[in-house]
Amino acid sequence: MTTTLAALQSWVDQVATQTQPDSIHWCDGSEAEYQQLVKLMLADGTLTKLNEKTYPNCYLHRSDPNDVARVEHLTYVCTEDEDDAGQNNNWMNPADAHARMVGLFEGCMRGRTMYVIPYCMGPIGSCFARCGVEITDSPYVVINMKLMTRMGSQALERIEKEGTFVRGLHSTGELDPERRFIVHFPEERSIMSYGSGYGGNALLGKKCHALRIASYQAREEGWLAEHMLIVGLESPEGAVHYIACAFPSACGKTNLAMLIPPEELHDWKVWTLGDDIAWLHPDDTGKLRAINPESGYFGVVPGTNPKTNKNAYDMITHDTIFTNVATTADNEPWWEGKKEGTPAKDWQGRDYDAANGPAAHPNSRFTVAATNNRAYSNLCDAPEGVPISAIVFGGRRKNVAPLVYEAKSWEHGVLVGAGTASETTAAMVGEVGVIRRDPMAMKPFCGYNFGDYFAHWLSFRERTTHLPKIFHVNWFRQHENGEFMWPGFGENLRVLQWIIDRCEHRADAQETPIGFLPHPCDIDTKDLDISEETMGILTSINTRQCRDETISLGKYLEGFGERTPKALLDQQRIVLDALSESLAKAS
Ligand code: GTP
Ligand code: SPV
Ligand code: MN
Repeated sequence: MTTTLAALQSWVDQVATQTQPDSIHWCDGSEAEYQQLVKLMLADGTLTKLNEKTYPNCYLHRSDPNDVARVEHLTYVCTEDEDDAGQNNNWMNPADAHARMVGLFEGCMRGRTMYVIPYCMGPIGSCFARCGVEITDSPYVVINMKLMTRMGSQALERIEKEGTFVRGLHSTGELDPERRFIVHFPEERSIMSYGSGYGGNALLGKKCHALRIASYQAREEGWLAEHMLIVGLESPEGAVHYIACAFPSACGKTNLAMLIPPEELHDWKVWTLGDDIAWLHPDDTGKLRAINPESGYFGVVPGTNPKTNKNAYDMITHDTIFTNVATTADNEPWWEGKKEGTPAKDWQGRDYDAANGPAAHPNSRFTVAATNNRAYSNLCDAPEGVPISAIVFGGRRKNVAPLVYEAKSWEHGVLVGAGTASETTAAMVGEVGVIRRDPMAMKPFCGYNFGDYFAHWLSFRERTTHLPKIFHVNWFRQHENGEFMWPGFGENLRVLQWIIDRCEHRADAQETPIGFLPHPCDIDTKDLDISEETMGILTSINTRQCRDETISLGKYLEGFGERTPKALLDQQRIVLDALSESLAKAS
């Protein structure tokens, strides 16, 4: 297979000349191709087969121990003007970046096969979808892209019709962290990634294209590319609300998107549209509509069990690729929090020894097609997407952030999103548990200056007439002893119910300087083992802590200089003044 599109053919030829592969394989996306690549990887040890009886068609891939998470410190946005990338990104001059990458890619595919993967982010027939081509020397990347995107012949057809595509060039190289770079050229709509075979570093359709390049393009074209899940919530009366939630990496998107209602709310239905990325477009009727550009999940494994997320637990018992989990003596996958079985080999393939740390890597992942999920929404393929009733921001905060609150306006909601902060997780290389600012959960993924990004968010006031309400949630508030105050997982529907009731103007709230909070009694806690005192903490604010947080947010926002929209600083000032006034009254 080759292509009728000259621009694509000449790029592939040029990359082949540069990287010198032994052969070139154009991916058609067929099941036969998937099975052929699996066979190849079983033969060379890239994959091992898991227990066929209990985990049919499931495989384990063990990454190089140096290559188990995204590398934000080696990820660059290369714009002509450094200020366009902003201080939220690492920047390299495009010419320097090209020169550096040419050096790395030179002859790097010798002895390897070069795979050409045409893919479409979003339903093939959707005008909101965008296509790309990833060239890679990793068959593991190919099979992951097969599960995660609409990949192969159909995508190529669309690309040939449109004539445009995002160019993604990837090589695992030597997996040497000293020779690893993930660079983006948003102005050229291209990506180059060298030296990692892991998730967001290597599956270029995901974070590199669908967030960094797409966010840049979205700003030019008047839409948003966000790190958000999309979920449909059907009330007992049959009304369906779609909400989009932005939480930082490993902070609960997949779990919320696949939520199973607790007994108390058993007559609710929940439909998963997406678990990681949403593209939001204003429609003709003035609403904001969302599509999920992906068609599969690359989800966090640890913590998944029948109690926390039975949908996910069952979903990954067949047709799944596991990356960096442990295995039992029966060759079943095993991870911390599985609540069943014991590990025999750890994620590095060593005999399990607790002294070596967790058996499964904390950022071990499953890759599955979205259709494996029993809560799969049949609107996943709808070209027009779904209308969004509420946008929810959230983070992992031991303290300060209450369980839930509602922003007072769109502008205030943009401040709430910009003010999101969270404890770092194993999804990226670096220290875990450190609070950092992660506006809209996009710190690692916004392909341009955050100052411009905030202004773009604010501009939706003019672009749409039916703006969604904006909320903030925190499932991770802790008692002194480190226990979570809120049970989380399925029980989060109790909070989402309040959010929907607020959208329908039928729930009460108390006004505070940071926004509208529920009274403790506004959240249904029937059958929950949670004390009045704890609910009191979860549904109130510590004014002094909130004031300190708002002051620090103001400093952070000013850090983007002239690009920080004045309207956002005005919002910060309003909140700060209200908090100060409230403190003065109290003393
Ligand atoms: P990325 O794929 O990295 O973007 O992450 P994500 O936001 O989809 O996170 P995910 O749902 O995979 O959750 C990450 C971790 O948080 C898992 O270990 C979950 O068990 C845990 N988690 C998810 N939801 C909750 C919750 O409501 N409460 C608590 N306490 N933990 C949760
Ligand atoms: C994240 O880190 O937010 C992920 C996993 O969703 S990765 O694909 O590695 O980016
Ligand atoms: Mn993510």
